[in-house]
Amino acid sequence: MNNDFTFAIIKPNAVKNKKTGPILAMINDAGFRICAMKMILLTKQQAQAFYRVHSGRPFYDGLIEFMTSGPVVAMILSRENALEEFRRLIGETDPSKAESGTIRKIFASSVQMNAIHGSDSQENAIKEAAFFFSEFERFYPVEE
Ligand code: DAT
Ligand code: MG
Repeated sequence: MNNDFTFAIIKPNAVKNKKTGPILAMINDAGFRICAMKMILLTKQQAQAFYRVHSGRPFYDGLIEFMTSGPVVAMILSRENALEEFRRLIGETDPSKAESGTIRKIFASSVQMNAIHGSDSQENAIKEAAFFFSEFERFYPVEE
C-alpha cells in the first residue's frame, strides 16, 4: 500500500466557529489517518514563513493577519493518494467555486477565510510537516 501523507491546517475561522470536530469527522470518514495533531496560535513570523511563496501578493498581509487571529489545528494525515484525495476533499481555494460536499464549500466564509489548508505537493507536504512537527510528535502510518 502507498502510505502517502499530506499536511493540513484547520484555519482560525473554523476553529472559532467550533467546526474542528465536524471537520475532523469528515477527514476520518474520507479514510485519512491522523499521524500528528496540535492546536497552536501562530506568531506573525511563523505565518509569514509558512506562506512565504505568497509574499508580495495583494492578499498576503490580510492572509497573515487572518492566520494569526486565533488558534489553528495542524495535522499530518495519511492515506493512499493522500495529497490528491485531500485536495479533492477540501475543494477549490474560492469556496464559491468549490464542489458541494467539500470542506471549503461547507465551512469557508470567504476566499481568505476558507477553513482549511492542504499541501499542494509531496515536496511541500514534507516541508510543511517538518515546519510544524518534530520526529517525536508524529506517528508513522500503520499498515491497514
Ligand atoms: P490553496 O490554499 O487552495 O492552496 P493558495 O495556495 O493559492 O490556495 O493560497 C493560499 C491561501 O491564500 C488561500 O487558502 C487563501 C489565500 N488566498 C489565495 N488567493 C486569495 C485571494 N485572491 N484573495 C484572498 N485570499 C486569497
Ligand atoms: Mg496552496
